[in-house]
Amino acid sequence: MRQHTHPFVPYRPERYDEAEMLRRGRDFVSFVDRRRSVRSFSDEPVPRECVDLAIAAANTAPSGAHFQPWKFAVIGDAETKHRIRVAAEAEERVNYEGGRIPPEWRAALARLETDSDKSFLDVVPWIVVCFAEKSTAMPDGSLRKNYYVNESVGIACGLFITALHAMGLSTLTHTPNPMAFLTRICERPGNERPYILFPVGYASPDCEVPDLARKPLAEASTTVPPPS
Ligand code: IYR
Repeated sequence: MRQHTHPFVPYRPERYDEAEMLRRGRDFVSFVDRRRSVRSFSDEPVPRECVDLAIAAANTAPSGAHFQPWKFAVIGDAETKHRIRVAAEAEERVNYEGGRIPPEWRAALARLETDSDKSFLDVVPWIVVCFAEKSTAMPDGSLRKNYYVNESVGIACGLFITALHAMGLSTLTHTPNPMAFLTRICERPGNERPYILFPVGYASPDCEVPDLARKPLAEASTTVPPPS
């Protein structure tokens, strides 16, 4: 056994026979394939513990140097949610009506039928804003530089989204750019950058989503030939 300079512990992940591996893999794909981004939410309350569980799932993400450079800010009061809606819609009006989104981008968004109306931000029981920490304030007051921040926080957000789906909840990866207003409203320090805003709740009973297909595996993957 290799000698360590730091503490290590045994790790023995579950193993399955081949049929069970495939069954579990197919079940998982079927489960994540049923997830859709939602823009039409119910105002039905959701227990805070569900939000905390999704954040706990996000917090298991791998990260550069295990520095875990994320912070999930949870908003549940109507006044703060409304302030976020007003600020987000102000930015989105510049994006959509002010031409900040160039025509090519607008064309790409057409089939999603998105616009500057972000009223769902008032409707949802929770808004969670994920902040990325380019550095982290240490207990001694120093600032520690973080590594692979985008990769780490992106993976954490993927787990967050998937955990919500596992609980029957819906969300949207919303980026009402520029998002600096979220730093102010959430009262976060300057070392944290707003990364993604997640409205969290139940999909509304009459929710509709764009009829989109996922690209086939043959387009999502390729096999690299061995060297000839
Ligand atoms: N942030 C805008 C525009 C937008 C951009 C992309 I890329 C989308 O996939 C969806 C929307 C908005 O939220 O409306």
